[in-house]
Amino acid sequence: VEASIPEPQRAAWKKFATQPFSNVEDFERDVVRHVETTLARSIFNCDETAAYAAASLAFRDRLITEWNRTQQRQTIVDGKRVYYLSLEFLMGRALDNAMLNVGLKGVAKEGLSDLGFRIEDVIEQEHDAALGNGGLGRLAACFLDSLASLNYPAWGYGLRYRYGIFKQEIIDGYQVEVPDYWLDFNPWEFPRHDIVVDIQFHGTTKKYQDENGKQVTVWEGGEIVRAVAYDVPIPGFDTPSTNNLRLWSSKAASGEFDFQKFNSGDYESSVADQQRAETISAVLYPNDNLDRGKELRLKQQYFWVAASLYDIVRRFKKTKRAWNQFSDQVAIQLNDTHPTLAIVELQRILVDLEGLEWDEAWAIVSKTFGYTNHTVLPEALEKWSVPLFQSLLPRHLQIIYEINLYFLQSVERKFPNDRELLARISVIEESQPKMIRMAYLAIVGSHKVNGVAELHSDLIRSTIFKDFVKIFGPDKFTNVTNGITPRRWLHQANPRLSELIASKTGGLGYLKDLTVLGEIEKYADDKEFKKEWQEIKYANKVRLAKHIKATTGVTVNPSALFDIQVKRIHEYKRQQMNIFGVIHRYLTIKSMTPEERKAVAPRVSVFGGKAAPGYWMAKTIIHLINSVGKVINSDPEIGDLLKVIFLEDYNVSKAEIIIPASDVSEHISTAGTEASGTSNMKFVLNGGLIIGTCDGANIEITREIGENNIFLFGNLAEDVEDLRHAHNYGEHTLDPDLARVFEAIKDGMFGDAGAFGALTGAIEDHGDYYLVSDDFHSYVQTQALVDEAYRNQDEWLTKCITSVARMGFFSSDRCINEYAESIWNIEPLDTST
Ligand code: GPV
Repeated sequence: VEASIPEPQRAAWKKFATQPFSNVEDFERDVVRHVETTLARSIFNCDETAAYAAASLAFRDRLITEWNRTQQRQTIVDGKRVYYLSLEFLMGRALDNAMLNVGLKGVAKEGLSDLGFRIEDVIEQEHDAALGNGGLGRLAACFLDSLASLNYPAWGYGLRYRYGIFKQEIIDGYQVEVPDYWLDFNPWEFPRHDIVVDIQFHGTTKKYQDENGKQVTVWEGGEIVRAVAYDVPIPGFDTPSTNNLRLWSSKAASGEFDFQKFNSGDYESSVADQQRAETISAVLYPNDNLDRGKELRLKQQYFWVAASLYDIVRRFKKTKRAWNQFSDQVAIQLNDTHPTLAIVELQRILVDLEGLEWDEAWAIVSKTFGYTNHTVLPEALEKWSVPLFQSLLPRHLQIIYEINLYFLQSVERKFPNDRELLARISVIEESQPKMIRMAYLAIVGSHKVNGVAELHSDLIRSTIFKDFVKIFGPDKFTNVTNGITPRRWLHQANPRLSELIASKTGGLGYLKDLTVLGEIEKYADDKEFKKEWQEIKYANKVRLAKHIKATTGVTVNPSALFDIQVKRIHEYKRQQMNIFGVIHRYLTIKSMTPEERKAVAPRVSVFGGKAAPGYWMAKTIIHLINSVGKVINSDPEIGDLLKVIFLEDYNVSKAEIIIPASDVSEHISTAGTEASGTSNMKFVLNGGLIIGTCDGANIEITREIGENNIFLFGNLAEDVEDLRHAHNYGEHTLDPDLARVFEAIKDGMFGDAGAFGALTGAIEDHGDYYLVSDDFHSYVQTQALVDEAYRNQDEWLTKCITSVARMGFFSSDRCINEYAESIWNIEPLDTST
């Protein structure tokens, strides 16, 4: 029930409506008020944490006023909204971003300084919101920034994990996971204790005839868990639009605990019920590109999807429209298959609760959803066991069977007598136990399916979803190449470069139309411009060198070439190939005369990234990198010629320091395995070059910036299958340089040789699935080309500037506009009213 203030009293409200600050004096007043009242502190007790909290609350007040106006605008226009369902939103810090997006960082800087604080130190106090694993979660965060910046009526829906991705510590060279309890103080969320949805699990289904003789199914009994909404305002850049990210938190449906149980003396079990309920939103699963099929994960998925759909349907019902207009008002995008149950849940709502006929309901459902695929790796494609579904979501299992039945019947009509086709495409895999193939369900229930880079979209059409292209036709399958927000990944992370670009392109407008970057290409040979560019890169490297010194104790020379690979640790991303390359470099330098060493180009190899706690091979890679670093960094013969750094706990706020400091970054996945990659875009946008394979978005980056400006190497996706076949059935001889590296490892040059046996064994004895040996020679040669090119700083700078100038395509604004036009069919809101 919603209550509004009667007309005669509204004048009083308007008179006292919150006036958000926009000058230094008002900002200071807000900060002091928050310190003194909200935080109950004083000038005698105000540290940087308190200053951070108060500054954030002052900005939050501003955001929430605009948030309210944005919601009102959406309601008045009463048009189509888009809902982005994602189990991950890797937001990072909010304060710096909010200050820049509303254009008041200058005001805040001056205000904080008047009050005795340096803005940089205040920003540093914030704990990252790390509700994601890697690329998939960060993409969702970039999308939210673009949706708000472009004034789209859009909502994000996710889970409010109490623990985000774990904090990584490196102890004796090994990864140790520490829980990330981040909600201690979070000024960016608004608990909505009045927005709750009760979610059902388990129970049984019953079919009966209603008074009109119609078959009805009811789902009864089982357990109820309550979803509570927490709203996070998402400010757009240079626009009043402030969108909403709604995160659901779980708690026991009966409030604190079950009073009946309590009164009957069953205190312990009532507390246990409460804890079981809270467990649902307790922790983010720390797996990237891997499906583990855990029951609690399925519970998370249904809990989040059911609460979100209830909210979306409730909003639609308020418009009093007919159901057949649902997909004119609502577009729902599925970020990977994690929210696929939304398809089943909407069908259930329409048929079981709203009484629509099956076909009528299905027509609505299949017009509403779009599905984005983010991987072709078989171990990442979600499958759920039928017995698990039977117990947890019995009614949904029936609906899935029915969806599948109608689907298979339609295919049978179109392609008669092809039993093998039916077995291949069935949503139910006939294994022991039977499994539900979530990607197939997502395809059947969506009107569009997209991949995230051209090669990737081609691959899903020609491999894993080939049969579905034949069945639904090619138009259902499309490509939307990923993008990144230039606000965070250039303006915020690299303020000096942003300023330089702004000074040559007529201000910050380029951040809203990234193709304007093209205008700086005319300075690619400009002496003065190049000098400034070089100085900025050097300063960013000094900043990273300080961070390296502070966190690892190792001194690195900022004049050396900084070669960086930061991303989740995964065999397909091939950090092992990088570290083998480093060992090869070390062995080469060691075998040189002092005279020869004078010609060696100094290099700093930087690694960073988390391994999934159960991914033993990835943890072994981290251990090897640290062991190699320990030997090389303390070898007096080597000095500045080579340093190997593993940066602990790579996350969004560290990325903002690391990415602007690269000369070269590595994106070296086995061709055909990295769907897109997005850090490749971030590095180039910050004036670094790439060494990479012909994979994911590297290919489109090459098309845009030109092949002279990127260091490509290795086998092509089209050859991978044959090479793997040859490994298994023919000769597999180890690359000779790699063999020499393996000998050094086995000799114990980097400590206990046994510790790394699995890494070398995977290549020598177990088929080298990721083609490390096949690509090694090409990799080492291309690294030599990098050294050579870096020697000519003048040409190098031209490459960097030209590349940045040509990166306009990779803004997430372009990407979101493509989704809006070709998948969602939505228009931006007019914000002038
Ligand atoms: I599936 N991605 C991810 O980060 N986690 C996952 O579980 C899955 C995919 C990534 C892909 O690996 C990247 O190539 C891609 O750029 C990113 O999703 C965003 O599309």
